[in-house]
Amino acid sequence: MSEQPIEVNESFRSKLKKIDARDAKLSMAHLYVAFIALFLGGLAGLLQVLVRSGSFELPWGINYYQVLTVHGVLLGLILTTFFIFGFQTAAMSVAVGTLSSNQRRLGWIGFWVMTIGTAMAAVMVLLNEASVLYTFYAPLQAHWIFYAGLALVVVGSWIAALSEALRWMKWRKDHPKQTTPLLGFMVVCNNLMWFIATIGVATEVLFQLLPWSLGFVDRVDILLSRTLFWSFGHALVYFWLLPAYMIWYAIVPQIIGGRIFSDALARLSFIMFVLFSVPVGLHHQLTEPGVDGSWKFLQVVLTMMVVIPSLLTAFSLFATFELRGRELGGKGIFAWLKKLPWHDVRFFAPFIGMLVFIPGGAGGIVNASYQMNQLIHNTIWVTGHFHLTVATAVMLTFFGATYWLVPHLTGRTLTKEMNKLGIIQTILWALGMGIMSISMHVAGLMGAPRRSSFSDYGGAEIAKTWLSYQIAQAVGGTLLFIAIILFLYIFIKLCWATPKGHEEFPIALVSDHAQETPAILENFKLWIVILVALVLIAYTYPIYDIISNAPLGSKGYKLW
Ligand code: HAS
Ligand code: CU
Repeated sequence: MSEQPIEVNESFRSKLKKIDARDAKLSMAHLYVAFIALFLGGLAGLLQVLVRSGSFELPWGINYYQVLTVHGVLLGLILTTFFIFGFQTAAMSVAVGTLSSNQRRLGWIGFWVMTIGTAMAAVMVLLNEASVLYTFYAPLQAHWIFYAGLALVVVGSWIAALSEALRWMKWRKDHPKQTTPLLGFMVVCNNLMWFIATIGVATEVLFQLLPWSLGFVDRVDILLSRTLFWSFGHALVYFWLLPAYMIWYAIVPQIIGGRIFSDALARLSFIMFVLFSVPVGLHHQLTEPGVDGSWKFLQVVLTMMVVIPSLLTAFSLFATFELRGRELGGKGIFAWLKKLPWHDVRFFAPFIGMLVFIPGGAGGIVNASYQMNQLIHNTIWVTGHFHLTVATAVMLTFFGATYWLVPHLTGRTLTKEMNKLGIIQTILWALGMGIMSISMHVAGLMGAPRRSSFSDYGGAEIAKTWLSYQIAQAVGGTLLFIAIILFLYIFIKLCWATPKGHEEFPIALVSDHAQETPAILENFKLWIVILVALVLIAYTYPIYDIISNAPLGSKGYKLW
């Protein structure tokens, strides 16, 4: 048992300093861009639910799919990526150590490359030259500057990840044979997974979409482009999720005054994400012809493997909460829950996120079940699924983290008033998203399609059954927009107005009862070999098959 004496934990704690001001600036720069994207993307979302309710028409010739592209790109790609690198920069700096000036310079280069890429893509969408949604499926064809912009966002993220990797390598050199601090280890895992996953989408953009949109080639292989996209697209959702898991595992226990249940279990779950996040993309293409069913089946099995680390996470977190609740004198099967700090938004927001992830994850398992996918694919059920997962579980966690991270970075305090507003914001978000996502799930089961601007389908009988759910979506969406405004108000206050002070960057200690962490978990060479092998097994033959039996390919379409 207890191989981790309390002194080690305490000396670790005393080493945790306030973040270096220069690293804080880099982190904040990311958060500014992230939350501008939140505002604009949220506004687009509000417009969409209003259009879909059938009671509103977009003015000035603005096109529904243009708005939907703004929404998906800004929230799904820009808000997430910028928040994640902002958070990870701060986490590395505090948990592993201040960045060297070269590492920080790389961080800034990454930031600017991503920002310039974002601006390029945004201009093209605003000019209505790229209304191709966030998945940019061919044969819909956008202006080449849109694809080049997104490629720069990816390249910028590689540079930012490199800066973090270099910081970690330096730590390893300075601390031979020691285990990397948990948060640092998690950042390295997330970046490694991200790097491997983005190779697929970079290949698609560089070798297919760019030459085609520039007019160098006439036609593009649709199935190949979608397969490359989804080899990235599923790992993308875990790239969003893992920073939330970092907060759940390593930070929330400290906020509640508890301990991390098991360091080894947390690391094991991250390694499982590294291994199984990439070779599963075909579960987004189960209804597509041209890929043999047995390969789809293999990837469905691997998808079920990647559910396991989430189940491990649920178990560990529940254990942390229960241990803390009982330590505070809580009794009964669930009565100890009352002892948790419900009035503290730094706990409340991520906890609601966790609760919502239970139905969100269960919906994911439905989606991944080969046969059931036939029922829900391309319906608005899927939209409901990802508004529970990324837009609630992940986003509420990011909001909850912003409430301590920003004052930590700006040298201010989270006042009682801001804490209270944060709790109201969380409740509004959960309520809005609950109403919207439940109606999306139900309407989806009744056949309502996703990615569609129509509400009544020319008076078709079946469409009438969806209408009331579309109105409910508008109600939910409106609540969400109010919650965004409230969040931005709190963010601005924490940046510039609340009293100066010191807000903790909370990093939890590991339970004294936890077993020692096995060294193998840190053996990234081994994990990379297994990861590459799994990707090759899952994708080599399907891609060979797609290429060798390729039809003529498609020319580009601009349907908007
Ligand atoms: Fe998904 C489609 C399958 C998780 C996001 N997903 C999407 C799309 C997005 C998305 C954006 O197989 C749409 C893409 C598009 O535009 O077409 N998804 C899964 C599976 C999981 C899953 C198996 N998805 C996520 C996460 C996302 C996300 C996470 C974002 C962050 N998804 C699919 C499939 C499709 C899909 C198909 C394609 C559908 C189609 O046909 O188009 C799993 O990872 C889920 C595992 C999670 C769990 C939950 C564990 C619960 C936890 C909370 C614990 C709570 C505590 C509190 C401790 C098993 C960890 C307890 C306290 C108490 C008091 C109770
Ligand atoms: Cu997926």
